[in-house]
Amino acid sequence: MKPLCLILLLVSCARPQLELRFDAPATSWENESLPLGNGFLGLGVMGGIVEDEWLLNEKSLWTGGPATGAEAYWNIHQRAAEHLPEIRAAYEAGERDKAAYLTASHFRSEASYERSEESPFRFGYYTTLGRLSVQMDSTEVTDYERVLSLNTASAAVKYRTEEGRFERSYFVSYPDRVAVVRYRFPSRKCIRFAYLPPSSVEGRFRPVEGGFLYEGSLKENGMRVALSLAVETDGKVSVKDSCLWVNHAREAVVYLAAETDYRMNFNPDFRDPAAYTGPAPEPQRWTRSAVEKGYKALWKAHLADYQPLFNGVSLSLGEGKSAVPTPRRLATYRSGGTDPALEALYFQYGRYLLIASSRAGALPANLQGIWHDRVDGPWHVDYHNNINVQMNYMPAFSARLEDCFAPFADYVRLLEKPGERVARDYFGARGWTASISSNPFGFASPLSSWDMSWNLCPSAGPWLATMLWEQFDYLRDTASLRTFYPILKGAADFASDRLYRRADGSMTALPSASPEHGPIDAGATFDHAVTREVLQDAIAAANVLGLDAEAREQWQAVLEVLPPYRIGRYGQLMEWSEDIDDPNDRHRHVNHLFGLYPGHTVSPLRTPELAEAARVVLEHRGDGATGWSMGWKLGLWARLMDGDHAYRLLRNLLSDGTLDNLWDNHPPFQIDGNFGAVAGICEMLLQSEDGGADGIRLCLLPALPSAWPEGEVKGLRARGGFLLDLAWKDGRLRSVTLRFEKGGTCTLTDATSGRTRRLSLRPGERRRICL
Ligand code: FUC
Repeated sequence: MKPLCLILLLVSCARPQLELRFDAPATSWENESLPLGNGFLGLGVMGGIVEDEWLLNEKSLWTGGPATGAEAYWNIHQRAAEHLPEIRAAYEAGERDKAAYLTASHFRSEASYERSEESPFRFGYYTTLGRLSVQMDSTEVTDYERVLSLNTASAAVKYRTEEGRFERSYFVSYPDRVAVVRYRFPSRKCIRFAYLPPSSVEGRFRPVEGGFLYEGSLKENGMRVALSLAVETDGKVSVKDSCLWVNHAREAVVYLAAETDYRMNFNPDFRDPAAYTGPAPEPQRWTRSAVEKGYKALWKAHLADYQPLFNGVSLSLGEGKSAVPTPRRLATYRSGGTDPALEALYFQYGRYLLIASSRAGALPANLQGIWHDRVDGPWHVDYHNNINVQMNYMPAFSARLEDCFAPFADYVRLLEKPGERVARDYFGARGWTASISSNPFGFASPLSSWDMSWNLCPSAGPWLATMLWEQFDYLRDTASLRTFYPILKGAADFASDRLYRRADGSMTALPSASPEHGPIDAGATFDHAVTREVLQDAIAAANVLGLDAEAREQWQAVLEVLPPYRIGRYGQLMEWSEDIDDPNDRHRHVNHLFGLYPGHTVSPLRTPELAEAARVVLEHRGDGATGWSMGWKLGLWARLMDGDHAYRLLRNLLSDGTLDNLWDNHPPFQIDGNFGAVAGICEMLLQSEDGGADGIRLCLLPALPSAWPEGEVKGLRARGGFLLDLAWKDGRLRSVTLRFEKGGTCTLTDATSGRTRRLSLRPGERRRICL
């Protein structure tokens, strides 16, 4: 073996093999499929023996939108702003029912979330791209294994028959925009590939050299879609009756690509008229160039793209039985077994899923990331703005996946323009906001429902905007701050303008609601919490850029009269303006704790009484819930620096909110909990905040549970841009390495010993520190 190969082999052996394993083909897509993706194209590996099914998705394949025949897509609003004085007067007069009724009457839109005969279904749904059915000879098999490797973002299926070994490998390349699947047989075989489009699409097949092309469109809104399949083989290829046959082959490599004519921000239609006008649609060009490049070069390019992202963070928490099939490991874990390596695998799987479902140029990860097996699905598999889409991106910076954040930033940009109409028509406000649910066509309006407990969500836009500030806070990229500052400013203007100024000069969010919970209120805590954070963020951003002195003063003035957090009769952080919280209420949303996490205005060190009141809320709400809710509570307990309680939530999430393929289970499958858990685990290991003159305050191992006495994490990102490697033993921090290409000043606190140290790092410096 050449020395270089030996070194590479040793390096790869040093990395733990992170794998999901099954010893049988998947019988349920939701519970057992293995997901692959490049942000645009999703592939669910089922791994059947006689029929190998590929479940296919193209992230922009959405019904609804402007092309549904709905004139003036955004002009569906009521003129709620005209009724605000009446609603506010009713509240102030104590006529709550009247005020709630008026709010429900005027704060809806004409847009239905559900399909109906009468009106065009503007909102739409994310629809599957169907499946590729690969038929092979039936035979008795042994030694079956189906594995997803997180190290290489690829899947493999292997088994034996009397004839010998059968092998398949699957990956979806971002740089080359193709799914690549290789079949290897011990003797010459015949395979049939049939593409089965979903019932939402109509189209036709065309045989092309070495494969076929399917061109179709969505019946509902005419969105065009093309799928190209090409094969390279030592056998004989023929295309007959919309199927591709490969005969007499020892090996077949199949390339599949798909695209729609959807383009984000291509206002007003979100379509690219130039798509499909060239000699061949884009997917056909991608599969052609894949054939030219060949399997090996595609694989190399795929690894060169994926591994630098994935390898940015490593986590080791202890040994585990990685050779045991994942469902069995999970079953042992569910019945109380310990498996720290499974916890680390779950963390890395969340990072893997974000890379697979969110890459620059594509739409952001939706409620199911990218994977979806039906024509329509739960909540239309949309973008929910009251926790879910935000949770998808909570780990983007701390888990060092900033490259995956671009689709989210594009999405927020997309909402800005329609969101200005929402701000103006509903609140008579400057700036922009969104509402509870969005789609890829910039839907920012409330829906037609009368149920305001979920339909009224004015803080959706400001919350989304706070995440743009997070990007700067973590990466310190002033040029990019300058580009998104106007969006942040618009969100801060909206958050100020939508407040009601009472006669005593105080301001309150009236009407407001706590997401999906409780009555219409005159000052729900969640709305004030988000307002506080977005104003602080906008002020900080304007300071960094040296802009808008007047706006800064206005925002500051609002901050000074915003109602403070209040502590209720049970010692709880109050959710509403009145002390009506129920200690037996187990509702999944805990948005009134926004200031503790993901926000920063509540903290055990800076505001201990409020942190204690937040703890009471978490105790009341309990440690169970839907998947994402457990992911959120895990992060909240971490912010309270209670490692054992955070760990309890992680255990509950893995035991009660996780499917056999480690997808988060709401139920049904909903990907946010996977991402919430990654973000929460980062919070257990490292927390950071801007400490003004102290520089960035870094708190190391702030919520280390006793279940992880020993471990190591490398590459976590802190605010201020710092990257940290931490190692601990016997529950004590042992070593810290700190780096940041831009340098900076920070104060480090080792939470396991209480020791603190302040230091400055020169640009590019890497420092190993003893505290
Ligand atoms: C929010 C949650 C639900 C679900 C939905 C997609 O409305 O309250 O639990 O996750 O989003």
